[in-house]
This record gives sequence, structure tokens and C-alpha cells, in this order.
Amino acid sequence: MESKPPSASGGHLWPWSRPTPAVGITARPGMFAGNRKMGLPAREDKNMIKRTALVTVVGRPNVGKSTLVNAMVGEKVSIVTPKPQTTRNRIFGVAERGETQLVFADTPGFHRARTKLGDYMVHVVEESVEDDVDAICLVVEPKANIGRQEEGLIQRIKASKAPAVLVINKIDTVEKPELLPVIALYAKALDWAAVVPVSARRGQGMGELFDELEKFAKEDQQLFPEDMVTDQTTRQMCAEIIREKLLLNLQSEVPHGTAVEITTFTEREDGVTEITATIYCERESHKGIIIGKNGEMLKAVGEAARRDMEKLLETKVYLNTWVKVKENWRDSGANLRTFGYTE
Ligand SMILES: Nc1nc2c(ncn2[C@@H]2O[C@H](COP(=O)(O)OP(=O)(O)OP(=O)(O)O)[C@@H](O)[C@H]2O)c(=O)[nH]1
Ligand SMILES: [Mg+2]
Repeated sequence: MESKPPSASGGHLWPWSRPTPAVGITARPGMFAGNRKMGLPAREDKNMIKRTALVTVVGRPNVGKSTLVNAMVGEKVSIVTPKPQTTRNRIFGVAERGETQLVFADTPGFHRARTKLGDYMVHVVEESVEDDVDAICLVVEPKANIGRQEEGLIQRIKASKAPAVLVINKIDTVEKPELLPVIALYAKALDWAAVVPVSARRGQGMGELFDELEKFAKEDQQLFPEDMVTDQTTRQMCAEIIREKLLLNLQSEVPHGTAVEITTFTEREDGVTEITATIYCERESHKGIIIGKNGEMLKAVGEAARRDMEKLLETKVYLNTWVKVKENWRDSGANLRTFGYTE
């Protein structure tokens, strides 16, 4: 018989195929103060978790998957930018209400891959749909048009047999009657367990989405220990914060060709966290763009990243950034492994 991995939740079942966070970030007092605004109770109100569901969130790039997961969790666990292909890995974010825990798997946008990194990202999406999940949320824009990416995802969702919820995001950008043809079109494509229009950016519809997903929660499992917010380490989150600022500040292909490695992370005795980060880019010319005239671009990126890190770590942060070139790393299996883009 298979032996079970140790349960961090004290005696609950923890199936092998499910995430087993060895490390991760746990909640701090006041962290979820914004939850009440979204119809989700603040976490202080919660009881012992009795039911859990693992929910995969998929969709084409840029539809707002990460914004949605952050809104459900009530805390930023996944970086968000207006550029497609922001998320590169599966990222777990945990939302809790009363006795129910929903573990969301944010995934990269489903797209046609052009690099080995792209292949990896698409593979992450496919694995997340095939996995033994309790529900799948397909996030779409409020457009009465099913694109090739949505078609592909719908086929995969059908094959997985998990219950599917259609989340129509960005409803703040349309008038209510415009949603009807969208709902009618998608209703023909799949037998949805529910259709929930939301505005993840405004936090609208989050309570309704929780209501729908709660129905798939099971009693015999607790996936994440209570109070855990994400499976990422603070180091990983700091690297992601820098990547977010690169995407926000740089144009076209340059930020898409960056990877960030935190090389030192030291909590000093005077309370300052000292972080050294190396930003890798694909070409010498990109290095110049990232550093900018008189180092101004790198300074702006570093400043913005440092501010977010200080909020995350609740300490002062001293951030030191370096830029290095790794030619075409997105097409090198060895480099992808170095940056953590591997199974
Ligand atoms: N108007 C509006 N914009 C939104 C909403 N939700 C997300 N966005 C915006 O859409 C853009 C993409 O958001 P993300 O959450 O990064 O999208 P994603 O699907 O995770 O993107 P990838 O990780 O690239 O696949 C950002 O500019 C968000 O602010 C919404 O409800 N309304
Ligand atoms: Mg994302």
C-alpha cells in the first residue's frame, strides 16, 4: 500500500496527486482586511476548515486569471500586468470562508508556444486541467466570440470530466445586455456547472463565485494548512515582483525575455532585509535597455520592486540588482531548469 505524505493539517487526508506545500507564505494579522468589501469575510472570522476544493483557473493570456485569484484570496499572490504571458508557472492561492477552503491554481495563459519556455507554460496549463481537480474555471472576456484558445481549453476540460464553471470577467467594460449573447454562445459549447459574470479588478462577483465553487468542496481533504496563502516562498515572490516591474516598465519582447534569480536574501540584525537579484536577459542590446540611460530604467524597476517587497516582508528592504545576458535562454532546456521552469 502507498504511504501517505505527511499531513501539515493534522490528520486530514492528503492525496498524492494534490499539492503538498512544504514551504509557503502564511497569513499575517490584517492581511485580508479588504475581504469584507468583496463579500468575503475577513479571515479572523473563520472556523476550522472542514471542506476543501482544488480549483484550476485557465484561460487565454491577459483575461484576468491572476487578478481573479488575487481577488478571491484577498491578497496579491500572483503578479498582474496589462501584457499577455505574465504568469509562467502554476501558482497556488488559498481562499477561505467559514469552514471552506478553496485552493486556486493560477496558470499561464493558453497560447501557441514559440519557445521552449512557451511549451513549458502550455504544458503547465494542460497538466492543470488533466489533474485530479475538483473544478475548473474557464475565464473569458465578455465577447460573443469563442477563440481558438477557448476552443482548445473547452476540449481539454471536456476530456478531464471535472465540473466546469464559466467566469466571464471584465464585466465593468460592457453593458449588462451585452453579456446575454456571450452566455448563450458558451452555453452551446459545454454543459457548465455555473456561469458567473465578474469584475476581478473591482472585486465584483467574488462572493457569488465562492458560492458556486463551494459546492465542489470535499470533506475528506485539507490541501493546505490553515492560514497558508500561497505555495510560493518569499524569495520566489520577490523574484516575481521584479519580473512584474520589468513587464510594466519595458516594451515589446525585452521584458518577455527576462528571468529573475534572487541570489542572496539576508535578514540583517538591524531589521533590514538585504536582497540581491540578478535579472537575466537574452541579448546584450536588451541589457542596455534594461539598465537604461544613466541606469535610470534599472533604478525605476528596483525602486518599484523594493516598495512592494517592503509591503510583503514588512521590513525595510535593501535591494541590489544586476543584469546579465544568457543568450536565448528561453530555448535552452538547461537554462529553463535553472530558472525553475520545469516539472
Ligand atoms: N477592466 C478590467 N480589467 C481587468 C479585470 N481583471 C483584470 N483586468 C486587467 O487585465 C490585465 C491582465 O490581467 P492578469 O490578471 O495579469 O491576466 P492573466 O489572465 O493572469 O494574464 P497572463 O498571466 O498573461 O495569462 C491587467 O491589466 C488587469 O488589470 C477586470 O475585471 N476589468
Ligand atoms: Mg496571470
